[in-house]
This record gives sequence, structure tokens and C-alpha cells, in this order.
Amino acid sequence: MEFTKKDLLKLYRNIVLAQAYDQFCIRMAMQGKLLSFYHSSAGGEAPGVGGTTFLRPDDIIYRHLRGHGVPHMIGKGASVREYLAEHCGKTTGCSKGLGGIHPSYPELGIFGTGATLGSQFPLSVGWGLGAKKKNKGQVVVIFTGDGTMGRGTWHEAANIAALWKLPVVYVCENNRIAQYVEFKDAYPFENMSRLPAAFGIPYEEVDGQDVIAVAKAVTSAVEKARKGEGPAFIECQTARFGPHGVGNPNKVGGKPRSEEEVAELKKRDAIEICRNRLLKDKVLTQKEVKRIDAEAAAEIADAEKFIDASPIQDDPAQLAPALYAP
Ligand SMILES: Cc1ncc(C[n+]2csc(CCOP(=O)(O)OP(=O)(O)O)c2C)c(N)n1
Repeated sequence: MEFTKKDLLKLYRNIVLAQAYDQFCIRMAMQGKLLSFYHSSAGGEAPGVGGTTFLRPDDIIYRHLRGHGVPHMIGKGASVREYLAEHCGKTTGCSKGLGGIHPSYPELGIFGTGATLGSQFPLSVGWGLGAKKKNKGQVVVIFTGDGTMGRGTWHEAANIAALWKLPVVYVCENNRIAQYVEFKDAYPFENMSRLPAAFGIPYEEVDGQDVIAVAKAVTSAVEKARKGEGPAFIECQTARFGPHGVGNPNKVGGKPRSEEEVAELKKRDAIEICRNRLLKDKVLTQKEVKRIDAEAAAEIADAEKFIDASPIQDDPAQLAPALYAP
């Protein structure tokens, strides 16, 4: 499939915004404004942005933990300032400050992940079954890390998704580290291809630093799932530039990650790769680069003002109605 100039500019704008929000979140975490920790998406912005930017508003997504789902929110068209106000426990948050770091945006088909990794896999099968029964071409896209793929829930869910030909697309954001554990110490293979193959689920591996390649692969899998062709699995080979969470030691396999290794990864920054390609193809001009950067900075400044001015949710009477249906 070919993207128009407008599509490519949208992808670029979204990935620039994802990076700007990530830096903002790191700053908020360091200032103690977030309710709890933050897992930076630096180096791994492309799968979330590329995997969501061309979805339909009624498609369902389960986001991955990196960037706390901000790259996925941006692609899906959510108000990021309300999503982050939620992370700060503010009443203006998308769940009125009652959801904290696992909020949902049901009106945009975005559902919060539990703190237990892999809990989203069985839920995505339920949504997939609902989508199939409604027969309106709705698709579920579920983002996961390589470490999360080790959960038994993936295998149970993938079996049912394949057996019932559900419209569920898996996007694995493989940065080859799960907290402190290297991929090679967790799996007896080089990539994830054998896992979907066990269930007959079509597999594609893409350069996860190339947001355009990710968007193409996911859009094509989503279109097939819409037509009733069943699940697909896209593995994005991506990167994690920083530590697991802000303030954590940047270690792997019990040792500090080497500066050379991190410098090597940073040579493949997804935002730079996209910008250079679009400049070379004359889709983007230097003037537009500056305009998009300025718009991102203005959006962050607006989000910061909005969040700082919002009151903290401290009304215990709000809790029960938020948790239980009447
Ligand atoms: C069932 C479960 N085990 C462990 C954790 C703690 N934990 C949170 S994030 C994380 C690493 C996840 O790795 P991966 O899925 O590869 O995503 P990445 O952080 O690399 O993007 C771990 C072990 C958890 N939240 N849930």
C-alpha cells in the first residue's frame, strides 16, 4: 500500500509529538508530579505511532507499557493532556483522576492495561469475538513487549484467536530487553516467528525504527483482519535507549549497559530516520520541520499548564461510583 503525502506528514507529526511528550513525562516524573513511575519510550516510539495512526476510530487498542501508551494515544487521536492529567491524579484526567497510570478511553476504543503484564491478551480475544459477531469490520490491535510474550496468557489467547479467525492483530515491540533480562537469556530463538507459527498466524518482521514500514505492515494486516482473514503478528525490531524506568539503573544481565551499545542504538533514532527520509523524498521541507517542532512544543506547554492548574482528585466519595456500575 502507498501512503499519500498527507498520510506521511501525519505519521511524522505524530512521532515528533510522541518524542516531545516522552521528554515531558520524564521531566514530570523527576519533578514528582506523576502519581508513580514512568517507563520512557525513547528509542521505541515507532511501533506505537505506526501501529495506530491509520486505525479507524472504532478499532480497539491495548497499548504497551513504553511511554505509558502515549505514542499509541497520539495515533488514536486521544487528548494526551487528559490522559497525562490522569497520570497525575487530577480531576480533569480522562478517568477523573481515579484511574492513575492505567487509564482507559472507552470512547476511542482504548482500554487500560492492568499492572500484570499479559492480562490484556485474553481481553483482546473477548473484544475480537465481539467485533466478529458485530460484523462491522472492527479490528483489535494489541501491543506487547518481547518480555510480555513469555506469559502463558499469550499462548491461550493466540490459540483461540486463530481457531475462531478473530480480527486481532498483535504488534510486538521487541527491544530485546525485559527490565534487566536480555532476549537471548529469555528465549531459545532469535525472533518471535515460531510463536505465531505454532497457531498458523501469519507473521511479518519489520524494522521497528522505521515508522513508515511499521504503519504499512500493520495497516495491511488490519485490512486483512477487517475482511475476515483472521489474526496476524507483526514483530517490530526496536530499541530502548534508557533504563527500564526513570531512575532505575540502566543494567542488563546484571551489568551496566555499555555506553557503546547505547550509542550504537541511538544512531537509529526513529524520528531522525523518518525526518531524513521525508526530507530526501521532498515530502517534508526544513520549514515544515520547524513548524511541526514548534507545534509540538506549544502542545506540551499547553498540556503542562492544563495539568498544573487542575485540582488533585481527593474526594473519596467518587471512588465507589467509579468502580461499580449502579
Ligand atoms: C506478570 C508480570 N511480571 C513482571 C512484571 C514487572 N515488569 C513490568 S515491565 C517488565 C518488563 C517488560 O518487558 P517487555 O514486555 O519486553 O517490555 P519493555 O519494558 O521491554 O518495553 C516487567 C518484568 C509485571 N508488571 N507483570
